[in-house]
Amino acid sequence: MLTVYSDDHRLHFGQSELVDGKLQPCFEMPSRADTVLARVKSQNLGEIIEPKDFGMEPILRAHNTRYVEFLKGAWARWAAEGHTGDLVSTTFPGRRLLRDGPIPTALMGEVGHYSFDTEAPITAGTWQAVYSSAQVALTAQDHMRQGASTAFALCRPPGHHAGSDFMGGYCFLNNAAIVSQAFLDQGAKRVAILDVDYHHGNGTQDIFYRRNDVLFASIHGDPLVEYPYFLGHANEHGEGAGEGYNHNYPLPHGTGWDGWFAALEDACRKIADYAPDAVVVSLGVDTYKDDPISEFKLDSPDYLKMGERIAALGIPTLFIMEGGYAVEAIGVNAVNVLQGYEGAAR
Ligand code: Q9C
Ligand code: ZN
Repeated sequence: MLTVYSDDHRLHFGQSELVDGKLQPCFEMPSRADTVLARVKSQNLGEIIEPKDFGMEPILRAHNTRYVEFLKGAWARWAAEGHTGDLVSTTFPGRRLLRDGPIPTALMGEVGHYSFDTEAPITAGTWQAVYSSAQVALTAQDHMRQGASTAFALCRPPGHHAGSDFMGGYCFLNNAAIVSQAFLDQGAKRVAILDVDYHHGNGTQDIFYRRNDVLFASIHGDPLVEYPYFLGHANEHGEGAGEGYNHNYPLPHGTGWDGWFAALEDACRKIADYAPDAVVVSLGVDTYKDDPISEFKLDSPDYLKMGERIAALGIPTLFIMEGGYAVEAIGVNAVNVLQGYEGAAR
């Protein structure tokens, strides 16, 4: 299996994250990608290539232009004001504040307008890193356009919490949404996104909620007790033309392989019924038992079985790296999914 990777991910390195009222090092750190890349190499998964540059157009097919321009220019504006620390939102349009009102001209207001939490810090290199992360995904997608049945986009930063015009949860551009739209723009009739990250893929759901050309299925911690808290319930089935094309599997804290696999089985049956031209997997491995911010109990061998079940769909599958914060284990776990897939697909 081809892996696409760029060192540019290092340019995004948030200084801190608020945990129990104290600033701690960000869980989403550069060493995450290093661990996954090292495992890809040590297991001889296949060729590793740098991304090509597909430009802004495929990004703007999934994201609001003004939001993307904000992301691109925010650091230069922040630095010009004399700031040296990360640009992080602390004020948000909660209920009965103007969520879609005039966009504040002050940066602290504008970043609040475009964020839903404090966990997507904008640093000096964030734009280059998220742009390259999207190009990593697009390059893997292009490999499949040329006929490959699978590919692995080793994206960092991750993307599934980012909506068309908002960031949060370590995410800025939604890599899975961008490549799904690219498949459609190249002639695919239907694409299914299977989101196996521990957290609900609220951004991806948001982007495709009113559409029937992308089916979204997400298996995640129940939002009643887990981040992102305000989306991801089982009764969210889509709206308008998208009614019936969104499937959420919220599961309780403590869920292990058996409970998780039952949800995967149901999701895979829905995907098979949909008969998509391609499957995009939002591959988070924060379902791992020792993940520092998560409460599922999957163990490393379970990821092989996850890959095998996905392969049994028999549909071209693009894997997009999302979360996973047990830094030492995520290489084994992510690559286990890919090797489980390859073993069963061959
Ligand atoms: N401060 C992804 O897995 N909340 N994002 C963490 C600790 C944010 C996870 C709570 C979790 C975001 C891509
Ligand atoms: Zn996650």
